[in-house]
Amino acid sequence: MTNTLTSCDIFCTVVDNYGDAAVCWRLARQLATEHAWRVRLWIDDPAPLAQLAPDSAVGPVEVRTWSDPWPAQTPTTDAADVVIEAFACELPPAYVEAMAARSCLPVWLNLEYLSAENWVAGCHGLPSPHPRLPLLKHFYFPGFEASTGGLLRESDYDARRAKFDEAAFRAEFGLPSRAPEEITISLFSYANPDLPDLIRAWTDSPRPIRVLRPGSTEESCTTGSLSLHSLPFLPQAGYDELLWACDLNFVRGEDSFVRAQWAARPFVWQIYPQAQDVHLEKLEAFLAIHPAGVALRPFWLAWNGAGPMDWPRFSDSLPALAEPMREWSRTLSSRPDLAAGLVQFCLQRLK
Ligand code: TRH
Repeated sequence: MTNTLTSCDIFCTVVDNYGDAAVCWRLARQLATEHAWRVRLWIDDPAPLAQLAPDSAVGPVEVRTWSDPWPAQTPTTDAADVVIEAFACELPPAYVEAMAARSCLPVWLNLEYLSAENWVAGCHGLPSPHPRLPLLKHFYFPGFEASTGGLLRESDYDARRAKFDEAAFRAEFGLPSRAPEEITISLFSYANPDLPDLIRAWTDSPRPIRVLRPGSTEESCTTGSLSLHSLPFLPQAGYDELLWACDLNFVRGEDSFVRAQWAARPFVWQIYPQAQDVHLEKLEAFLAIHPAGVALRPFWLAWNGAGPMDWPRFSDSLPALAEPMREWSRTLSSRPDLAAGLVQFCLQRLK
């Protein structure tokens, strides 16, 4: 089997927000454009995708609505060479039967959530046999260590960044040029009870603070040192530009968290909240491996509801965070990206 002939079906259920669609689309697009795979993305709710990638209907991925019940088997729904179920979504039983009926069995992957916890490297790539059919499913874990599945990063990322024009970006959104000493901040967060305190601290800041809130419909306003601007929800490429245009990025969930690391600017992560504060263990696991983890920890815990917030102290630490952020990004980008690693993993098993 040659690489150019590889077909791939990615199945995505949108649980909430944007992350599920965001990760699946990014992976699908990279497999199609960088690895010449024929990719179909089966998604049960196309609405978030329309916002993340308004051009997703025109290729290079075939986007299909994952309807229930699954359509009867036809040539267009035959199982692909590589089948990826994102975040343990359950495949249609008829599709699984079609996988087992192939003469060359497909490579079946469960793409898992990102975590910096220690156990991830040990579980990455593990097989799980189907209880009844002659199929093996492999767990594919994104991660920060070389022994995990890595992180999604497009091969043209550096080239896009090199062309980025901050002044043009600011002009496009009606933002004035940078004031002396200004701290420009992007803010993408879940509802956060600590936000009013932070807004007060920004309002009283000795330095001008310009906060850009993508996807917000609030009126833009200026109070004290704080200028708050609502921006439209940007397509994924535009969101990268926003991160490059800022000195500090507040991100959340999974995919914006990864993009902030590629942007290599100081960032604050609001982790997706889970029952029994399990998410705080995941937050600590990431802080433990990041070169600036000790300096980031107090403010990050505060932003995740687990400590007192001290903006002035964090703001003073921003210049010292610049180099560790670059170092971290360099380390991660020296490893194979998730799509490239996944292609290798599959081609070894498709032989
Ligand atoms: O939207 P998220 O909170 O997504 C999630 C979901 O909660 C999901 O269920 C959970 O499993 C996962 O996180 C961990 O945050 P995330 O992951 O950062 O996804 C947001 C995407 O939206 C990301 O690709 C960046 C993109 N984005 C834009 O493209 N334009 C924008 O203007 C903004 C604000 C975000």
